[in-house]
Amino acid sequence: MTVEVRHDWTRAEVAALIALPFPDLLFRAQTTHRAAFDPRDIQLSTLLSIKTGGCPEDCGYCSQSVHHESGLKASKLMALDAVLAEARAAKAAGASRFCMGAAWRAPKDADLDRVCVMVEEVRKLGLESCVTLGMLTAPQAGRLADAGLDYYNHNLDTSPEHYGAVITTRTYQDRLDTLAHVRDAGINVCCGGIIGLGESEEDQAGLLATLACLPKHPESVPINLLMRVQGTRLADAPPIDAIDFVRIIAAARIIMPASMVRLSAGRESMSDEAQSLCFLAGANSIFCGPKLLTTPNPTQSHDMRLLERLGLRPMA
Ligand code: SAM
Ligand code: DTB
Ligand code: SF4
Repeated sequence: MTVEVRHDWTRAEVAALIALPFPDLLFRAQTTHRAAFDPRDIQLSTLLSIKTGGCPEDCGYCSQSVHHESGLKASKLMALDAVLAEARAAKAAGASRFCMGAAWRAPKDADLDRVCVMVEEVRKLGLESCVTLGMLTAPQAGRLADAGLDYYNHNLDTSPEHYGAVITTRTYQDRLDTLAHVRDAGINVCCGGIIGLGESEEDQAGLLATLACLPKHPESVPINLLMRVQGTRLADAPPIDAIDFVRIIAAARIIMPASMVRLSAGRESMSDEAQSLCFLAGANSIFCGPKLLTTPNPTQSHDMRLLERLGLRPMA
């Protein structure tokens, strides 16, 4: 079966998918998933915060914003050797992808030079590279492309309508502009969002429809469940029902059939059974290791046991 890649998904169509009877939704998601991927393959990614905290942006969910008192200690950009030691350890632990995140609004050119060297060296280890550094100009995206960067992560986070309730220091259009620079530079786009920011079901459909209506689907779509961090503005956001979260993963899989759908932040608070449903719904990547950027994640031994129990295997 070949899957049709559509860029004209309406919000109503996406909302209708999310609301399908669960067996129908999962059947469609699995059929779509199997057309482009081996459903046993799960890509293991490792995250490293190469520059932590002290960020001037006011993203309501984030432990690293100076607008929040999360108790996080800010640090400077890590040295190359320390980053490479982490990348080697990630590779030895079975990861095939290494993602470096920096708590910047946008990188300064001197910092970008240093990140470009990190990208070159991480790739020499045989790892797929991804960075998330905030907003980029077109020339900056070009420099990352020249360094061989595989993916740039920049999330839309939520629907255009709910966005202003979450972030005020950069606009939705700023994000779309950065995504266009990344796309034009020839770097794969990693773009998704967060569920649990106090958004409505319509906003959830709106986020997915916006992603699927980008000129080209992001090759990688991280779906994060909000990590509720004490001291942040969204620390008390209402919790999300696990089945509702699975529905969003399934809809993402159906409307972006050839993309990697990454079950990203939030697994720490999910049962093994809920995560298993996410895999059945078409998620085919997780972050491995006990820490995401600043918040906890299940241990690798727990994850490996889960994959084994399900007959799944790390993607080479
Ligand atoms: N500072 C850069 C930026 O925001 O563009 C890059 C790093 S930022 C931490 C990367 C992404 O992590 C954010 O866009 C957001 O989607 C996600 N994220 C941050 N804090 C989160 C949280 N508490 N729960 C879930 N996802 C989160
Ligand atoms: C993404 O969408 N999720 C990852 C990655 N891209 C950089 C980050 C999750 C961060 C979770 C909160 C934290 O650990 O600070
Ligand atoms: Fe800064 Fe990124 Fe956190 Fe927003 S999500 S406050 S831009 S580190």
